[in-house]
Amino acid sequence: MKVVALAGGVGGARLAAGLQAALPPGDLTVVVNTADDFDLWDLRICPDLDTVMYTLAGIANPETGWGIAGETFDTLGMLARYGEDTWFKLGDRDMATHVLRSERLRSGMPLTQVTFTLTDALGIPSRILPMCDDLVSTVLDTSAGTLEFQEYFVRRAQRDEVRGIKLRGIEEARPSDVVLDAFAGAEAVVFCPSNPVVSIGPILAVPGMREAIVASSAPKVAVSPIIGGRALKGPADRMLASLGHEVSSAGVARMYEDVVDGMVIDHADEDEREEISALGMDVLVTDAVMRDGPDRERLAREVVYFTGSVAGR
Ligand code: FO1
Repeated sequence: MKVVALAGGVGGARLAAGLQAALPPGDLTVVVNTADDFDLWDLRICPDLDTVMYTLAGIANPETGWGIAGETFDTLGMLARYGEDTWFKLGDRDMATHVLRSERLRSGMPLTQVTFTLTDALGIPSRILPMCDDLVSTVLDTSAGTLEFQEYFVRRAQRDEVRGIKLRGIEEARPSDVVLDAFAGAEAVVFCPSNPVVSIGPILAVPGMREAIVASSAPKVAVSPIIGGRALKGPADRMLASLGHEVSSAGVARMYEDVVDGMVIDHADEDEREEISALGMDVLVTDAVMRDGPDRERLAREVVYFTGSVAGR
């Protein structure tokens, strides 16, 4: 069954890994947010693409969810000795990804193709597609002023209140043909439990993307990243609140109302079932927390099974 998942970083990558385990090899395509991408020491860093790539390759750091397991940081240590600011923790092995990606991008290869060369070498049986080949950057209006995404997320540890979001470059961006083809051929579309504003939001904001998803006849379901009024990981709960959204599964459902046919929510949010159904969506109430590998696969199987009972609109 051809499944296309939309994902941001760690939470999205975990469900994507579950989907990869649950589906026949080659049936999963993951469309990944690239608005967190930035340049450091002339290297292009694509944190969400790499988080999904390392997770699907089975080499991700299980503690952080990003970076590579058993990583060392000697290069960063030497850069620090040279007086560089090493706030963004690039590991020695991770560095190889950025070196090769940057070289291939400089040679004129599109990011989609570059990503394929990396995922192929890592033996990943799924397709990992950047949301577009154009440069799009999330810029946040915060209580500390205007911040680039990684400045807010890593350097300042998400401590500032987010008051607005801009996606620099989004007007000129377009989904690649391979992304459009993936949605056209999808039998199910799954919105992973990633941050709806800064992970899934940028993917949907690429001009033509929303239309391509809506035009797909596949059932579309979203797994709520909010459980019991809190985000399991990251600042999604505080961000939703400060941007005026309701911090609940129903609030997320409302944000996806025009693109999604079904919501997967945790038992903790069972009392929101009616409210979500009233939006015209089907609802699956289950254990939506992914504690380990078997949990990811269990949730993925439930999500795929659920798509079978959800009618595409
Ligand atoms: N996240 C952190 O919180 N601190 C880091 O130092 C850090 C380094 C890092 C290096 C490579 C990479 O691919 C991801 C990295 N991340 C780090 C994660 C990442 O910046 C965020 O999780 C995402 O951008 C949000 O989805």
